[in-house]
Amino acid sequence: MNDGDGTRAAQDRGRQFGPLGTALVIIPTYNEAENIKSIVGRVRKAVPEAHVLVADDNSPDGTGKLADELAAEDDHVHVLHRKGKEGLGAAYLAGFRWGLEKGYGVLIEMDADGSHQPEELPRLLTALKGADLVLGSRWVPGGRVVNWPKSREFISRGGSLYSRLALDLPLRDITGGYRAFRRETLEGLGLDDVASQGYCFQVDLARRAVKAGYHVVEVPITFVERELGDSKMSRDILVEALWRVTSWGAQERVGKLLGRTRPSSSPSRPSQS
Ligand SMILES: Nc1nc2c(ncn2[C@@H]2O[C@H](COP(=O)(O)OP(=O)(O)O)[C@@H](O)[C@H]2O)c(=O)[nH]1
Ligand SMILES: [Mg+2]
Repeated sequence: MNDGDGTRAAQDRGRQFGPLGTALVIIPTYNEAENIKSIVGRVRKAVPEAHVLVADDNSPDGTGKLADELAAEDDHVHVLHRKGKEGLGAAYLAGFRWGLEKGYGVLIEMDADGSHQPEELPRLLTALKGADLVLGSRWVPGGRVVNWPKSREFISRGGSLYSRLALDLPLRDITGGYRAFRRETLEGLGLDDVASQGYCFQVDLARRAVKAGYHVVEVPITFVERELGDSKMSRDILVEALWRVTSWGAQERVGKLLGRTRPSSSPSRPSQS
């Protein structure tokens, strides 16, 4: 990418990463009644020491009530009830705040529909031992998608490629939502003005992490298209992502022309030993 990269790699080689602490798997839900029990059960089995937070936007299909039932019988399961549908990013931001306040050391993003397989969580956590942020990636060697229509694959690959080029990011899967953050990384990103809709949210977090100099690692995953329930992604969410990425890219180019090395909205990584 740019010269900053080599410097960062050199710094990372000498960097010590601290212990991880307890993980919180945040699962945002909107009408996932058919999936919630299965996904929570799979997470609990795959990483028994981790906790789960279901962030439900008052799903009309009763997902929140089912999550309450799970929480009542398992002290590792928690539910954050939100007033109404405000988008995936807003639910994650509320979940991150909840988890940071409670003192969790690792905060994980995972969809409720089974696309992100809980059985792959231990690999993400192992990678996080030597990173600030781990992205589950469909588009690195070893990563793949199962049962996805070619049209969705085309949009997803295209979205990542476009973001990679427009924002000058050394990443392959920039829109994915299976991720593990160290708490210090989230604290350093400045979450107050993150774009909160769908793919924008994921791209914005990845871009902030790279620009702030965090060590971001991609781990191959097998993404399995949902079998039950419906996708909430819409044309509006796609169009907004395209528009925002284009505008962020333009701002960065103007910033570079004016001699700024980092976009003013990006925080810098606090010094760590
Ligand atoms: N809380 C909350 N969760 C949402 C919202 N929109 C989507 N989700 C959840 O985010 C995850 C990914 O959404 P999904 O529709 O599967 O997106 P896709 O995989 O890109 O088709 C699922 O767990 C959804 O239930 C929302 O507005 N609020
Ligand atoms: Mg899905």
